[in-house]
Amino acid sequence: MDPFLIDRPIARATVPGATTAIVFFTISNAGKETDRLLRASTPVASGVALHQMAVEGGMMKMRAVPSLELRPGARIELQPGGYHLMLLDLKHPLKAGEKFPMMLTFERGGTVTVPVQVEALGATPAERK
Ligand SMILES: [Cu+2]
Repeated sequence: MDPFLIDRPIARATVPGATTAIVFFTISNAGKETDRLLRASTPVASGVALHQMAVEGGMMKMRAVPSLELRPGARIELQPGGYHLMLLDLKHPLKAGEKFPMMLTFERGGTVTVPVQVEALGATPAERK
């Protein structure tokens, strides 16, 4: 059984001309070993970066993080104000209602592919039931 549960992966729709997009999901490690999300890729963008929003000097800033540690039993929400995956150099705009595949590569668990649902501009994971 796959020890990773990737719940409700969504991307926000993009405006024409946008070159980046944001992906959110919740990830749980049901395995007995710590693992790490190392990288991600998707056919709709040239690159995918793991980013974290954090307040620095009173301003919300986005910074790249090398990997996401998942301890046994951990449940991490990628959500506004925290972690997200950033699609870089989009090949076409993302339209609400579309889906695209995303490959997530883990240090121990290998690569899993999840379908990402494109939601409206500004959507948050909590809005999806
Ligand atoms: Cu970002």
